[in-house]
Amino acid sequence: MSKFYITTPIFYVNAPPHLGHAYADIIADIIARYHRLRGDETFFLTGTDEHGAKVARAAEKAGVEIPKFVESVRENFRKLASVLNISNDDFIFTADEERHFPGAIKLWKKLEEAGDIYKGVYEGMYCVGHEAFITEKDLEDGKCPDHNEAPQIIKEENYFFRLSKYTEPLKKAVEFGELAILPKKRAHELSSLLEEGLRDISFSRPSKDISWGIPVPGDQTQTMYVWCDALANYISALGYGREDESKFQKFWPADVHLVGKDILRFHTAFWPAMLLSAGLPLPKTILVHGLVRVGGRKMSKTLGNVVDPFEIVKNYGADAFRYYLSREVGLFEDGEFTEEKFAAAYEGNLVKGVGNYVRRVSTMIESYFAGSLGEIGEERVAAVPLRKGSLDFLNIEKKSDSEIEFFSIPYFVNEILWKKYVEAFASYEVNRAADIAFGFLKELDSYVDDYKPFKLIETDKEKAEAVLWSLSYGALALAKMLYPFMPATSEEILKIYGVESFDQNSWKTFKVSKHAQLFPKKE
Ligand code: ME8
Repeated sequence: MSKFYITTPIFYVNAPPHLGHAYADIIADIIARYHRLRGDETFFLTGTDEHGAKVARAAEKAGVEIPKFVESVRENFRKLASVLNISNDDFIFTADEERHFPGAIKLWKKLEEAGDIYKGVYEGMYCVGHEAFITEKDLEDGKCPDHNEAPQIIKEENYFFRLSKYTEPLKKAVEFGELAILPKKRAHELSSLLEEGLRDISFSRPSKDISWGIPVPGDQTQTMYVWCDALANYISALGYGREDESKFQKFWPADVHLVGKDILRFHTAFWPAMLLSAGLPLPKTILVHGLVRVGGRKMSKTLGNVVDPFEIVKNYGADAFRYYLSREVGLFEDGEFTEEKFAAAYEGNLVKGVGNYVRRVSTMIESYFAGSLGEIGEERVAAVPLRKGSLDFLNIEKKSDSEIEFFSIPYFVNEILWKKYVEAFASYEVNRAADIAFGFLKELDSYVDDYKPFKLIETDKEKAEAVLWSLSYGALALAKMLYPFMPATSEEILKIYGVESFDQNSWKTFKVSKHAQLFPKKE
């Protein structure tokens, strides 16, 4: 059994969660659930980023004391995880003095010991929306185009982190594969940054201006700058800096930090440099996802196109939403969400796809075999193989027509399909893994059309039984592959076919039960 540690970004609590936060939660959950399915000891972390000017300003605007304000938004993020059926093992929030502060402080001290923190004067522009210093070239008409707001002009004393020292070490880490950045084009973005050479970065702000944060160890007049505080969450949650660091020893380094492309620089340059400075191992993979747009535009309050995930789940259920975001939205590109596309995918692939298939097969078993299929032996299963088209959707090169092999469904599932599915997850191609499951569903539908068990039952009951047995096995294989994506639906399918586990070896007899439509049709 190997260990697997995956994280989402921690989300700012300046505003309620939106579709984008749901997206990151869902993708990370899919990967975590896949690893649990494989038997890996998995630790999945999410949480909230609660310090800094942006959050303080939002609280002030709402007329609520900061701690109260952040607590209520934090609860909203927890609720989001719960309604989306996210299986996180922990939830860290940066205002947590007991669990988060010690790790952030220990990390700061390590960087200081390495001689990488020094005091200097910062002169420049600060965008509160980004919680980052920006430059002239980031502006349009004097404003930050992402936040439609002029930056603050700042001249102040800060502590700096000697990021420049890590340009070469980072190049090496990427070159020697110690730090993988996926997809490749995002690795190229880091390479360009490294080619330009990294510059030292501000690591604190004066407490008189920003007091909502962690005080710099040994200097109460300065507050840790949000990113140094926030990035530390990935280790503070594991107990780094607290009395019991055993979880940290066990799970660090992270196997995957899932992040949006908006925070690439912080995770591929700042964070690894901080870890190198502290003498800690680097995360294995930074998995960078694209952003989801709505109606062709970036979601924004001003445009009024912010999608509320709670509404969608209320109308369609969590699994449908999880399905759409993980299959129909490309992980590595910017994606698009529209209610129309979502409704069409729901109808086409869930109502008419998964739901119909499961119902159709179980109904036949009920009417022809009183709901029960016994063990039928390999020979009879092999006598009703999949039709020859079954490799097409896997992009496997087919043999010449005369050599085409015909596979029984169990053989196909175990020797071909599952391996392809595992391969897709090994490179974090979540969409491809979902495509494989849905490609298989299509094959199963064609298999019904090929053998027509509803007719066969009149002429050859034995063969009809073997066909329905194979179709049941197929339904369970589908359920297993869908588990990371649609866990509730998947578990429901197991129940419907009367088996208790995802272990193929236990799928020998089936006893189907009546059930409501998995995905009810929408008006
Ligand atoms: O940046 N589409 O927090 P944040 C897809 N606190 N994903 C989206 C998205 C969209 N339109 N919008 C946001 C922060 N996300 C910092 C992170 S980490 C140590 C600190 C997701 O609330 C995406 O994963 O702005 C993005 O990187 C993250 O939310 C940013 O959330």
